[in-house]
Amino acid sequence: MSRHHAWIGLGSNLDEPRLQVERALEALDRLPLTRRAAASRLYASRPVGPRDQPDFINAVACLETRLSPLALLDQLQALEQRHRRVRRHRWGPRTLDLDLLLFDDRRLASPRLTVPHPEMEQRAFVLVPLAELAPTLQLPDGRRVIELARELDDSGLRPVLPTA
Ligand code: A4P
Ligand code: MG
Repeated sequence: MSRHHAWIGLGSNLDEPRLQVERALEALDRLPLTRRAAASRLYASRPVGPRDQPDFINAVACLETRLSPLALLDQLQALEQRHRRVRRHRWGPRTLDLDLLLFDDRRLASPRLTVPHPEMEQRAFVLVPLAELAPTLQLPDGRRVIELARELDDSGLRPVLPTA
């Protein structure tokens, strides 16, 4: 089995969001056949979509994994469940959301999984931490994450210090 690089977007805006994201970052390092190679800082961000919900904490992590994309998605969804994720409505508040952003330089389109994550290009809360973590990273079509991040309005985004 070969080793892959997978990029994960983390988000939370319920039940102590910082703690949710910090715990999830630790848990990502314990997934089977997987280690967490790097993580961005945590960012506070204004909600995209419905505005009548709390601000989010967002971060991005890079994993080295021998799992397949779907096996990794299974693990991410199980981790969301362990954080007792509240799933009310699309783009609404949640205790933990884990998105598989990129998997090597692959493109995938199946009912359960689309990679690159279809919304990532428009989201400063994804691209800014991603560009911080990997300034030379490119999408499968060759566009550079850092260039895409520069085009977005990042005024709703600010780095936060991790809790002690
Ligand atoms: N799925 C397909 N592709 C993927 C992928 N690449 N990664 C499928 C993860 N899942 C993927 O996802 C629904 C289904 O998408 C899954 O069953 C999986 O098979 P979900 O996470 O259960 O649904 P959701 O999160 O309620 O909806 P959606 O559209 O995924 O929401 P998003 O895009 O995750 O956005 N504002 C700020 N500031 N920060 C945030 O983090 N997050 C959202 C949620 C909205 N606004 C936000 C933030
Ligand atoms: Mg999601």
